[in-house]
Amino acid sequence: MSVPVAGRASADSGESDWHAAWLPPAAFRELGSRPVLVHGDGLLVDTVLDEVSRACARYGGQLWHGPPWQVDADLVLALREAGPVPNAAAEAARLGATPAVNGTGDGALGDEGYLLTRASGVTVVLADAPAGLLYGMFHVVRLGAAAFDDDLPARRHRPALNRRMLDHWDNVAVHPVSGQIERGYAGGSLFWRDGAARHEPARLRDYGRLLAACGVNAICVNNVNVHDTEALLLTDRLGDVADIAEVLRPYGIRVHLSVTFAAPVVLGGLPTADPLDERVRAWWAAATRRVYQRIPDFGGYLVKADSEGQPGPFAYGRDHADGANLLAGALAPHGGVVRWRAFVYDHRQDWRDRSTDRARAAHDHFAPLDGQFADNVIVQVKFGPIDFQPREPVSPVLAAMPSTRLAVEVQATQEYTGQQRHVCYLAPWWSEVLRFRPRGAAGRTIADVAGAGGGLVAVANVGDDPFWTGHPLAQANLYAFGRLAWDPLLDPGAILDEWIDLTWLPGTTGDPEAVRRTMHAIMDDSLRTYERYTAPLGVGFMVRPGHHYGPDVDGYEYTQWGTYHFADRDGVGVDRTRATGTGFTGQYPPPWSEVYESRERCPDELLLFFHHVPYRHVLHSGRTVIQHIYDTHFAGVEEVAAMRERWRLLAGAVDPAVHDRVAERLDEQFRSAVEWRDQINTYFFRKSGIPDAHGRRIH
Ligand code: GCV
Repeated sequence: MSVPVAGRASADSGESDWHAAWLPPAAFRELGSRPVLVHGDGLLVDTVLDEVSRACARYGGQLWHGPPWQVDADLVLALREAGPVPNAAAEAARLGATPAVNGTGDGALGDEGYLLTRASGVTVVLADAPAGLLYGMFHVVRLGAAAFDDDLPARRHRPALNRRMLDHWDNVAVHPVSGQIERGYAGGSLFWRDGAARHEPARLRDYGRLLAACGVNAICVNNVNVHDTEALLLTDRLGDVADIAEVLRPYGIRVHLSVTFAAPVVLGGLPTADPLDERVRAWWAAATRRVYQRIPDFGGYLVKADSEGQPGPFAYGRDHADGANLLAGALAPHGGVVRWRAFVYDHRQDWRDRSTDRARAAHDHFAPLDGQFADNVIVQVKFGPIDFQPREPVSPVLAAMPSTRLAVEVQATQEYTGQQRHVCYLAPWWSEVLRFRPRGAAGRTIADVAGAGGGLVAVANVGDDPFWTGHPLAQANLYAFGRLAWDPLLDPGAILDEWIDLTWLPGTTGDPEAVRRTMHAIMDDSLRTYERYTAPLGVGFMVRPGHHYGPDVDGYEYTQWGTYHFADRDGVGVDRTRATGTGFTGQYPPPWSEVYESRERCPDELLLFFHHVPYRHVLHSGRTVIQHIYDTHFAGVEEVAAMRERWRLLAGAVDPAVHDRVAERLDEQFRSAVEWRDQINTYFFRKSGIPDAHGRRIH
């Protein structure tokens, strides 16, 4: 069967070089084919008007904005404060006089919330602020025809997390080692190219639109490793940042900047960057004032300090609270925040020294500082204690700083999860982390911690690739990140359905149900498939040093980076117990301090993260560790083979360009999975001398 090619981004011109991702024009069919009334004013309301008018022009609907009206609308999108709307049902909802509204809690909608209801045949979106109207409109688009069902439940929608941010690790100048984007797998940067700003507002606007449609409201435009050219974004090149902010503002996205802690020295010519030095304070205050003069809604600074070679307060005998509070002081008068990363560890470790444990580092550095950070400091914590591995325990820092605003950082860019050559739907993993309760069943979830503090952050996975994320299916991670940041309780499978519905639309997709089934079959468990053929039982790494793609079991074993597995002929794993190991388990509150300490109680999937065990140790699953390694690695490869076959059957049902790209990546995933399987199985067979119980071929 043949189908039309999926919609292009700037479909009006039809000339753009990139694909539409979610929200091709057809996603607006239901909304665009009706009489729509928009009431209210403001920059983001203009965005709503623009979206609705383009949809109506395409699909035959009509748009009214502001009185006088002559309209019998199917859809009303209104700011409550804008005054009466010419539709009795909508007006009753606006005044809160209908049970629909009264039944939705205290009625407050906040800066980004909205009420979505259906009354007397009219779908109504009400908001108290323009951003709410924009999010409400995208909700209507997401629902499609269901938004106009008479049984649409009345509900107030507000984000659980106020800060929903993407950190770009983009460099302005191409870095000799990390390139245009550090850990970027989707081509060049959307913002920068070869040392200069790209100034390509059309693509940037499309990006802002995609982000707003899934709920992201903040980005950081440059790498946390701030090199010489990028340092200048704070001063000489501030205009480039202002231009980006200008394009993204209509989509409710606030721009942030990574800055170097050494800025007063490298940019200001001061002899010191000591946070307690008055000249340093004055320099930051003046620099920040200039930023807000150019970008009044600037979000704030992101700082990686005293980490992997970046400068920080340690050079002056100060701590991280001193450093963060310095910048917080400069930002406070303007309402900005400093996001101070807790990813601080000794990257010049000696592998012979068993007392140093990279997993301990963030807690060792930050937990004692709880309560010492200014109100506008957000300590940004990687979700796990090591580094975005496909399996790690949740970072104990997230339970250790009740008096500090904390943000949780995840990685959409697939540095350790197949680099956008492997299918890896990350939402189930993020969801598991967000639902984790570090103090046990009665305590708060990680989502609660993020909600009370600095929100959720992902390292971005986009670039200038025509499919945005290199692997077209990796778009789902970007989409799911925004949705989980808005509502961490959403089901990852349901989010995937949303993404499918908004991306693979009937009309551009043959046999939509087959497409949906295939996507789920390939993606739902794809992260765990990846885990099966890579490092076993939470031990992590085993990737090739430097670029981190493909297997190299001992690649990091004798390096300075602190990521070891300690495999020998008798066993494998890192002893992080209090009894005999590094004591890391003691950084957790009960019950986890006890669960992780105990070899018997520790969950199988984290066993080698916490314990060094013999190969014949029997897991809860009933298998020995060595047999688990063999079985999962054989199974992982078979699962990839099945994915590849499933995708092959979709040929003709989806855009051929997308089909080809995914097929080509699945070929590479299969090759890589075989390589992983063979290297891991052979390595452990040679170390242990224990054969596979099923007699399969191990080299
Ligand atoms: C931006 C890991 C990555 C680095 C990254 C660092 C960080 O170590 O490999 O590329 O640097 O994390 O999060 O700062």
